[in-house]
Amino acid sequence: MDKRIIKDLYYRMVKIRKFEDKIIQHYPEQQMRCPVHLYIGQEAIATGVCAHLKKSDYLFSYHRNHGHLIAKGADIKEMFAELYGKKTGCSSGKGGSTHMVSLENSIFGTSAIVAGGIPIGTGAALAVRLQRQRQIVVIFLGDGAIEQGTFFESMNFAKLKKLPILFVCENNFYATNSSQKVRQANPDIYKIADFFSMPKALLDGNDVIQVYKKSGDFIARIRKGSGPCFIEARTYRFRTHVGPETDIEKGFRAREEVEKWMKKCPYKRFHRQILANKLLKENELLDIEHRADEEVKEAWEFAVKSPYPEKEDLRTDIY
Ligand SMILES: Cc1ncc(C[n+]2csc(CCOP(=O)(O)OP(=O)(O)O)c2C)c(N)n1
Repeated sequence: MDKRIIKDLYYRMVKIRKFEDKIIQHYPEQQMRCPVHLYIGQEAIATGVCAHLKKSDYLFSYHRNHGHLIAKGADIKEMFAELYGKKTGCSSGKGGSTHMVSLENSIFGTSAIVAGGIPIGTGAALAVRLQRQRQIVVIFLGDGAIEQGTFFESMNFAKLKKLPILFVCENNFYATNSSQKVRQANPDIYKIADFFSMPKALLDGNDVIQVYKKSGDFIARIRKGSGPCFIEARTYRFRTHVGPETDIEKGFRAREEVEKWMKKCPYKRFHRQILANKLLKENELLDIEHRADEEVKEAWEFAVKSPYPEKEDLRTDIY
């Protein structure tokens, strides 16, 4: 694989991880007053998929959205400021973590309503088709989101109208604290795509190269007009459903299970893979890590120093 691509993937992944590590570090100070759903452990998925996207391609996400925005190139200063409820935030400090916008990256705003982004993304794809535009749409969703009727309606409509959508289900095996085992009769989410005769793939969501390659194939097909495709990428979140803690301390998941998955950490795994296959040198990786560190530090400082919205701002941004 091209060295530039490896560097780019590593950079996106490290930036997501460091951004959220910074949240973990400062969240207990009680200055970020919005809930945070951390993406740590799932970075390979957003990274692998978004590396194929143009700024003009539309992206729809959900409450665990930081990784998707960062991987697509959103401004992390504005994202951090949003977490702090500041006027300079990407949603003017009024949306918080779950409602982030990046218009220049064609992200119109993420939704905390489980499955909420799916029909909106499908509508955006219909608009693209009706206006004879060329963008594609990527819709990220959790394994909990497939339990909503709108998921099936959107899959059906997307296939019926041959819409340019890549559905990416990030199966982290939990919805809040409920395991997939107690919620879904058939654990193979990707097989749902068969009912709609949609091309599908089951991926190791902790393997960034696998995600990059397969999503690249699907995105190329979608760009040529072949209609929607579906990915189930299996992964695991390291932190608790909402907040910076882990489920071990909260008692929601077994220590052995969490530790088993932490050994498959997508970031450490990619680091090992790069060095073992001599794809990049250790100092090249360090340079990327330092760059991400600096950017995250600057973003955090910007957020802390930024002003809060004024009283007069109360009635703006109302829809
Ligand atoms: C319509 C709706 N129902 C319930 C909730 C409460 N809720 C928030 S996140 C969540 C679980 C979502 O799980 P999943 O889609 O698998 O995403 P994950 O949190 O695992 O990344 C629930 C039930 C909600 N926000 N919206």
